[in-house]
Amino acid sequence: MRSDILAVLASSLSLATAHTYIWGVFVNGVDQGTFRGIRTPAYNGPPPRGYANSPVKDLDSIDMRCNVLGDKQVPHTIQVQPGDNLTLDWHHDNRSASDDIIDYSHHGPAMVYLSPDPPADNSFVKIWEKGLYETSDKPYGAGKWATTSDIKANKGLMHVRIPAGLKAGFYLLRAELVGLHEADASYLKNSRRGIQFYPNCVQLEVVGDGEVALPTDGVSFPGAYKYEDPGIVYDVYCSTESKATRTAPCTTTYPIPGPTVWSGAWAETTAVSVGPVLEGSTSATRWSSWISKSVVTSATFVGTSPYITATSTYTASWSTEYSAPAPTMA
Ligand SMILES: [Cu+2]
Repeated sequence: MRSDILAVLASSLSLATAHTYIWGVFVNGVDQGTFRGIRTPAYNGPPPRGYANSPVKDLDSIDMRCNVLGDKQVPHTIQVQPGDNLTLDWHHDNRSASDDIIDYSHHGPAMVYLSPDPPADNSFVKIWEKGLYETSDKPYGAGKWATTSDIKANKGLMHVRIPAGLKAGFYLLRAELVGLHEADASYLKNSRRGIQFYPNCVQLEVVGDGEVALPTDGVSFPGAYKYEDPGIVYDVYCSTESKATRTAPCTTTYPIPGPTVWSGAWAETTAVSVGPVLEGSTSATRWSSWISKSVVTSATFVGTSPYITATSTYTASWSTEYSAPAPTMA
């Protein structure tokens, strides 16, 4: 086979492999329903292959904001109050205890941002982050990371708290996992490698009489991360012993990309125990539109598949006005 066809096939195969994304949100330990309120990324056609999360690697792509189809509202918004504990339930293939959550190789930090919905310039404020929290004592060891050690070990659960006194209104919670396993090269120089972002957004309505507004000097997506920022090109398999032979930055501390965590966010996030996954909610409204080619991925499926029959190009169009979605369930 010609090498260009092989390359396309290879990228299609990696696209078809699902990556972790948010399947549910618990509010104070209570499940809000599978996929409800979540702008689930969709790449690979209608269900069962509709939902997928391929990495966003182009830092200037609109998909950095809320992933592919992140501009599309979903027909439910999760109501929360300031101080509520949110637990995001990340899964790879299914929402069950046996799911592997994330591939063991995808070491990296995890972050959560909050923005009014719809987002504006510099409206995303970081409210939580975790990166490398234990270095490896072995040569070329990756150490312990938020993605592969913490969240994976905790069955996909990522805890974050709604800031105290936060003003009522509609918000987008932007959570992301970051894979550094190919971040030793810059995507700018080698588009087959580079840091991998897995952003996923949740629609929130904050209720109550809080008076704290989010600061307006946050960051924008795209725009928050630059190729030259610390932590974007980084050798995750480094150790003090291997430093001499590696070219990418190799340090025993990892500089998490983006701004510092907002002072109005909770300094500590305690793990809340979560209740059962809501029964009867696993067939939430799914996307009827689909794409196999987005603004970020240039891969086009050329093989045969029962799920992918054509190529479609999708361009995000973000509204500047929030229209409250009609709830689908009482
Ligand atoms: Cu991957």
